[in-house]
Amino acid sequence: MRHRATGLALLLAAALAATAVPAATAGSGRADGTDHAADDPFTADRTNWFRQDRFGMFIHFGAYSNLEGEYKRPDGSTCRNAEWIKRECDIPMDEYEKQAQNFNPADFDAKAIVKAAKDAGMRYIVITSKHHEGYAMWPTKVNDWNLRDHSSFDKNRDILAELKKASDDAGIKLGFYYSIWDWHDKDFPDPATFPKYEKRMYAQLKELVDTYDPALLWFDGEWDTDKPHNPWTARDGERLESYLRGLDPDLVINNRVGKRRVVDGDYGTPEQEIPGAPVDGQLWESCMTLNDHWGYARHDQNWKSAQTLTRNLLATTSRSGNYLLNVGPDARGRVPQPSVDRLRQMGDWLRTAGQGEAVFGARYGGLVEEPAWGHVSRKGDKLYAAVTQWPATGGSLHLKVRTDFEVKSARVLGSDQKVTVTRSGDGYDIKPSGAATNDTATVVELRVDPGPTSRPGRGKGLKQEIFDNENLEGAPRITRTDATLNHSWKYTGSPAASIPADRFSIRWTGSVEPRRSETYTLTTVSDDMARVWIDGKLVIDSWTPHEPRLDKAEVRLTAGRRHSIKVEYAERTGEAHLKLLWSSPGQEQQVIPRSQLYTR
Ligand code: H79
Repeated sequence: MRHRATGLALLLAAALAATAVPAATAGSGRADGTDHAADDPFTADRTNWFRQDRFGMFIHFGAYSNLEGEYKRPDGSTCRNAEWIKRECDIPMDEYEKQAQNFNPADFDAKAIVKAAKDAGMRYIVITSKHHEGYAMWPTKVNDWNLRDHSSFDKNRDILAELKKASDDAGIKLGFYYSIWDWHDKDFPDPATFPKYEKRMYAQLKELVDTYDPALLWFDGEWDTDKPHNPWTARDGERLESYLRGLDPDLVINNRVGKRRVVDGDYGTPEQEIPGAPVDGQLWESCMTLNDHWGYARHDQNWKSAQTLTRNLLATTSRSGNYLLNVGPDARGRVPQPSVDRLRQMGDWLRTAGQGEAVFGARYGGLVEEPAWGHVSRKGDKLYAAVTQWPATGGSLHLKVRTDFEVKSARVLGSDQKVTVTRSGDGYDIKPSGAATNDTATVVELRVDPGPTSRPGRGKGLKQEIFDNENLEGAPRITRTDATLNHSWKYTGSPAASIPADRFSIRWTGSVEPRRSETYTLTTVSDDMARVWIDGKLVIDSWTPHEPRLDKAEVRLTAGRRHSIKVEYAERTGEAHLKLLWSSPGQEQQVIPRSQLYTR
């Protein structure tokens, strides 16, 4: 049995003592060669599951769920919202706390939820461990504003532990949403007391990582806002991300851990929208509601159709993104039946005739332009054209190519109709002989020969000269070989112990050897300044000091040929970042790998 007052105080003290919070760094901070870029998320083993799995379930569940989207004001009128109901309906804190005392999600059935995810074809789950209301959905020792200590729920139950067990049993990955913005903690809004809140936040996150071993952390509430004021800064993000990676280096973390920029976390988080193309410089995952609310809202029956949702998943995959689709359990913890039905229908489509091949392990089509009639994804030597507008009898589908490649054969999944492919104009005409197989998307599988890709090179990186001034002046302090241009020194780090965190510059020289003869897009992510020359020609010139930004250039590169490359970089003050990525129709975006970079 737990003794509320003294017991909690002791546990809290213990939890805080056990949590080593890195000291906030003053001024330019330490400069000990810290590089926060441990790997390239586009290719790392760490992120492999995330890049293959593509489809996940978001669960919004909290003390707001108990109100089911409706608040009766003292004057008798009704205010509607969902997870933002406390703030949007101006519910006084004591009243909000009072209603939470009645929260009893006795019907929360982790196995049923995991089954609904599995039936949908989903491969991971992300549940709100704490939303903006600050209410923890696990028995945290940090405070008593949580599902065990402030509810009418069974004190012996722990829904996150239940979900973890059920997910593990089903081979589904589990991640946690955690809101930085906190409406309940009194220390949150005031920058003077904010560090006290931050300590508790670190302690809660350590509890989550240590207790439930999540695969992923999904932050939110990192933006500048009021009511309550949000003091969160990019520096806070740097510290938090590095703390978490210290707890578990395998964690996949979204970009809202910082300030939602291309340099924050592992992946971008478009919300309620699907970008029209792969996102530059970052993995990404689009999160979306099944109706118009994240948390349960009894009044909201505006459900998207399974057809729309499945097409959204196809669109997302065809641009190398993930789709995180939300359910909001009700006050009793039950997932609404209309949600379960739609998820089941999506799964039915994915399980039919191998159509799931167009999604799982698949990515940006690349070799072809995205057509108006559907979405094209690629998996190895297969292109999957998911056709949403099937041609009339005798008609054909045109694919505009972005590079030279051969189509070896074509078939319609789930149909034995003949498909004729002919070269035509700027690409190929695909002419099916029969009807669409279903109303959602009919998949034409094209076996392709993408053309020659030479074997990996034997490069060891570029020559790197580091200067302890911002103008590449004088003799370099350090000359060495740098394996990849994948650096994230942020505020506190620097390229080496002898180099300060501010006011340094770097020149890389050598050559780059592509494995395919194609037009490549070179991308730099830089802060403060960067420029790139290929074969002596300046192709990226981003030499005015800036915040983290992305620049691109198109260059024609020839397989097996070493093209000379020079990159210059300068850091004045503040954050420091420099990444160099490439992509081509046949090569997905990635940091240029070491094997393709040579010192000469
Ligand atoms: O957790 C979900 C949302 O609660 C959260 N992020 C997802 C994953 C979210 N935070 N902000 N937003 C979504 C967008 C903000 C919308 C706003 Fe409003 C418009 C804030 C105030 C006006 C929508 C309408 C939310 C409250 C009223």
